[in-house]
Amino acid sequence: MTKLPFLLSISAVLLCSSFAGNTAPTKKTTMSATEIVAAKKLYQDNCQSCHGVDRLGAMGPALLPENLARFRKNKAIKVINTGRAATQMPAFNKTLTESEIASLANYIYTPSKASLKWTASDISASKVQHFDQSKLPNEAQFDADLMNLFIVVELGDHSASLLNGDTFERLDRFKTRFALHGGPKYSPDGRFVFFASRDGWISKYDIYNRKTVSEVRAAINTRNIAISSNGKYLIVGNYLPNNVVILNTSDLSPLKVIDAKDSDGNSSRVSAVYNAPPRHSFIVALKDVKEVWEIPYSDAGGVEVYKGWAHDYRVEAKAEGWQADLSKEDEQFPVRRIKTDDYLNDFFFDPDYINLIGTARNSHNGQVINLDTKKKIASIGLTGMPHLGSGITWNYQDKEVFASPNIKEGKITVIDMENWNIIKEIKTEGPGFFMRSHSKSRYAWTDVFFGPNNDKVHVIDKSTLKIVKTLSPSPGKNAAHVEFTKDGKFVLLSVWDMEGELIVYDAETLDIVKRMPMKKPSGKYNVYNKINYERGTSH
Ligand code: DHE
Repeated sequence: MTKLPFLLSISAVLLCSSFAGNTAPTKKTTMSATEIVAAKKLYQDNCQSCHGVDRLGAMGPALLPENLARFRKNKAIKVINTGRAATQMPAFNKTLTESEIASLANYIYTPSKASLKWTASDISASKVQHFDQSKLPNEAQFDADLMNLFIVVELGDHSASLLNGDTFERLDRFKTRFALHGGPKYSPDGRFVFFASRDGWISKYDIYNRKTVSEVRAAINTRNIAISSNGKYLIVGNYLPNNVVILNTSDLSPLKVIDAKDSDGNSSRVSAVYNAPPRHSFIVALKDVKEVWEIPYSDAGGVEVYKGWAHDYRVEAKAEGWQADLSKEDEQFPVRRIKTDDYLNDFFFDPDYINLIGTARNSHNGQVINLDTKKKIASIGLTGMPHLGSGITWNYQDKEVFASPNIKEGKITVIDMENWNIIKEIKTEGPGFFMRSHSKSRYAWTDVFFGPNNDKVHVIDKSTLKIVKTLSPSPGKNAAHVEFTKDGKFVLLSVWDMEGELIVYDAETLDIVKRMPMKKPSGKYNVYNKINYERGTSH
């Protein structure tokens, strides 16, 4: 039997439109002890490497009845058979029999004996202090422009590299936790970078000293992290338990654990968390309930800290009766609930963070929600399943436009942010995942992540909305995810392969200036672009 990784991403809704595999779903809901033993062995052989010991999640999500509430068993059977687009979940219909697949599907809906609890005490107890921060120098121990550094995540051997963005030399290469996901987040001064792994570990790396200083396990299965604009708080969004955890960035101690439940008490996985700088708040995407959360943060201590807030939470809190004495430490991080018409789990924000564009992975509509009024102000027909988290904005013919790749169709959707109309769909050679630009570059770059052309990358002229060049830096190998240098003059691209590369392009001539071997490099993150929320990059 092949030991393909079983990355069953039930986190989003099933994407397979046709189904040609083993079709007979089992009606059985309970399994005998013998059947469980056999199914567990199947799970260990085929699924565990991605979905974790005891089905608690690792590279793939946890596979437990608690997390599968919105996912019907016959859909799970389809996914096991045919795999799942936009994830690394392969098809098993060639390697497993119909009854083995049915048995696996039954197994993942069987309650686990493992503990699914992970409390604030567990978080604190998990802490690993590698170095005493107070004993480390406060100046960088190497010579480089500290604003033009890059972190490059190498998924292939669970490492990351620190690169000099002027010389493209490696300043450090260090081990990370298993399967990092989402963007690492920099402290506002660019000294520290925080990583989240899918199995819940949060690591704090001191760039100046090139050391991982401390780590905690914030959850069993995590989605991503966001850092507050004052650099004090890190929020962790989790699938298991269903919660968000707010950590103190200085020592990674848990400040607050908030169960993700809607106002009726229904529990939800947390799809993602974001920082909204002008609002001084975190925004939380919830997967299983029709709510978006906003969690204002402040420095404890006096009303002065509220000056400049785009939205006066205190007035609303008083009117609506939600907790809001944000100056008191123990009342910090109240939840402001925004009810939505649909489940929204992938977000993009306008540059002022007043409007949120959200999509549910199973719907063909994007919704624009005004965060101040809590009202939906527009619907956008988005059929290709946009990957909004990778969207970027720029000025096109005197208007602000937003563009996003789509993970189901080969096109880039460009939207006018004044009236929320689609201005153009730019046809690409296949569905894409990531998109990038820089305010000083005339080009936007996007990958073809899925399908036979996944070795291609398109360069789009932002003033004409036309593809001006299609690159294929390493034919046959997936090329994906770019990031610009601080000045926008160079572009770093990943060849997403175990024998992969990081390729540096001149952003104007589109010529290759350097190739560096790397182990399945995925995302790369420039300090300056990230801490300044450069419009061409993800936030
Ligand atoms: Fe990601 C970012 C969700 C699968 C690599 N991905 C994000 C973000 C979200 C998200 C919400 C924004 C987080 C942030 O900025 O901190 N990703 C999802 C999914 O729902 C999806 C489709 C299914 C899943 O399994 O979770 C998914 N993502 C993948 C992959 O299969 C990728 C290609 C490989 C991997 O690492 O698992 C992948 N996602 C990434 C990367 C980023 C990311 C590299 C950061 C992009 C950036 O430039 O900021």
